[in-house]
Amino acid sequence: MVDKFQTFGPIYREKLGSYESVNIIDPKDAAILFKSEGLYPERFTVPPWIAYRDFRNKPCGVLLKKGDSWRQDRLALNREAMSLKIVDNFAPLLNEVGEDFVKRMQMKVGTSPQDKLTADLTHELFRFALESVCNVLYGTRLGLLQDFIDPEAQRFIDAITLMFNSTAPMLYIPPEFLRRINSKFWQDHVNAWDVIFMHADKCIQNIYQDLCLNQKNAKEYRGILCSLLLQNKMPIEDIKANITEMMAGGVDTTSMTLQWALYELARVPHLQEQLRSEISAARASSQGDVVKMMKSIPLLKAVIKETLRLHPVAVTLQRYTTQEIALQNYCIPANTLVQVGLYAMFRDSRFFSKPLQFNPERWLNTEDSKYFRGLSFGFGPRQCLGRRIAEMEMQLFLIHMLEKFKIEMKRGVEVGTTFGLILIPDKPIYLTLRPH
Ligand code: HEM
Ligand code: 2DC
Repeated sequence: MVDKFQTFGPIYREKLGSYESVNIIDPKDAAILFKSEGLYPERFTVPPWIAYRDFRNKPCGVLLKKGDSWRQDRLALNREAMSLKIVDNFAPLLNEVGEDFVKRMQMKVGTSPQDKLTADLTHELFRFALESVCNVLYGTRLGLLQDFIDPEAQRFIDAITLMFNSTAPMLYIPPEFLRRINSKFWQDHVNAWDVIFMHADKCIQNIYQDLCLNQKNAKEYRGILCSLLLQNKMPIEDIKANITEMMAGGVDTTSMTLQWALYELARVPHLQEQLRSEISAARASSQGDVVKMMKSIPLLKAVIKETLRLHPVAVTLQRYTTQEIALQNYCIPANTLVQVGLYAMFRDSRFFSKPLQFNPERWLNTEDSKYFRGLSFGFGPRQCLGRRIAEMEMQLFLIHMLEKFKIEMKRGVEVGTTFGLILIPDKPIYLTLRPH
């Protein structure tokens, strides 16, 4: 897309397989698109994901629903996962997982002869991310940061990776066709979703039984699933579908972003020092109250925003227009698929000064325009449902890591980006953690 915007300018039309879209890059055009989206925005529905649900007769959650059915689910889920009142409950749950991750890293450093640890943290971060999202969903720990790892949980993590990897090659070939010729991609894809649904179902069943047995109407917060069950407003099948999506959506997204964040931080030691002083001041003034603490760490929040600028999870945002709109003086008819080229926009010098520089300050100063530029979680009523969970999880993770370690990396190693449905590093990232 970067090349095509170079060649064709800020708007072009393309046909890939049987899908046609109009692609845009300018934040002003993104603004026009999103301001016209209405109450039921629809994005590109990833065909193999729908095909699997049709094939196995599985229910859809918000990720793949449309119209009023989407809106009803989404409003109920927003109250449990996005509302300011509720999300404070996540803080202690995510904080303990962040602390445990750091303890695990300290233990690993302790057993190494050089008092430092150099490793590719991918798999540790996957387990951290699943442990985090499950603590918020179920209010219980899986124990993925201990030495013995439940093989079922590990299978679930591997299945998500396989699900993403087998989706990418099927994006523009009708899954119907791949199913008929029984292609390896389709087989892998079905197996992956089977494991995801089966394991999520098990987790949900456990909580459900617990809830029926211990009717102690405790006042304490017990996670998103319990809240949904106790409210008794959403049909159980819809609850299951949505919890499954959140469990699967909460692993590779935050873990890869955190890996990129550590990579970027390793390259700027002085920024780490700045962050440590911000964090220690915030800790001192909040006296152990993490919710309060997270209100006084603007630089750390900017680090996460900046990480997602250079390393977005989603290569594009997409919407179907519901009415005619004008973009770059072209008339775009209703019912057109429009894609906002996030990766290309985020690296374009017209919209971000010195775009390849990792500079969190750009989000804090008053010179740089922020107009429709903070789009990493999408926009509007259809934006990422896991946004608040992801943000808090990543903030607490980085707080604990920076407090305990210096993050280092071999000089001169440049890691590029590759497409595995979500955007991921094109080679392993070896980080060094040094206690200080
Ligand atoms: C949707 C990004 C983490 C669950 C999305 C979208 C983006 C995104 C760009 C599409 C939004 C749009 O079309 O406007 C991210 C990033 C993450 C992250 C950057 C972390 C760094 C999570 C987590 C969960 C999650 C932790 C689960 C708890 C979902 C779901 C949707 C979604 C269910 C579909 C929402 C709907 O259609 O109503 N995400 N995500 N995501 N995300 Fe995330
Ligand atoms: C992939 O051309 C490239 O957050 C396609 O947590 C367009 C497209 C459509 C929807 C995007 C997808 C891309 C990337 C992955 C996203 C997805 C919407 C939600 C999903 C961005 C850009 C993701 C990773 C969700 C996944 C939840 C799922 C595992 C249950």
